[in-house]
Amino acid sequence: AFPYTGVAGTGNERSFIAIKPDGVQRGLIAEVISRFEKKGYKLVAMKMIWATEEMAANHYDDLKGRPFFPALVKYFASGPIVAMVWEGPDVIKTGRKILGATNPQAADVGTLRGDFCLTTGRNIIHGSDGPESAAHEIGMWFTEKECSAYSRSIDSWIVADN
Ligand code: IDP
Ligand code: MG
Repeated sequence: AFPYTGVAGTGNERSFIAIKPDGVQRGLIAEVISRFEKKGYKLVAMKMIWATEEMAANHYDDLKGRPFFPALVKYFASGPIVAMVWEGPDVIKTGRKILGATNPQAADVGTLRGDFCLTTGRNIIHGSDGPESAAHEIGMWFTEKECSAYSRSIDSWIVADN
């Protein structure tokens, strides 16, 4: 058994992905899930949760000193989010590519932010930016029991052994 926060650099790499309150309000839950599913990644945990401002501040710990931090905390706690853990090869870095650049005006068309939003302060989705933040975020939002380690019969059609 590997740590439930995942093992970066392996087929069991895991990333924390969250649809922010604006993404939920705008009806983009299925769209986000669909993009990760169709890519081939495996959903190993998911829940809707309305974060408190304290949880939001803890989640964005590394941005505490930034001028936009108070607004960010309010935004993230402004309604329910859909919190998820996705697993698969290079899911942390590739997941960030699926999201697109932080500023939607710089995000490529074809990415979630490039296709569905307009400003940094309402950019619909969060994704872990590295192995350490993935471990911290998965550990913060999910218990080990909430993360299902399972195989799919289709896995060998998605990832080759060689
Ligand atoms: P990321 O979400 O792409 O990882 P971070 O730099 O980690 O981007 O910032 C976290 C979140 O904080 C962003 O997704 C965005 O919602 C918000 N944010 C970042 N920079 C700004 C800013 O300059 N103005 C307003 N909000 C910002
Ligand atoms: Mg970030």
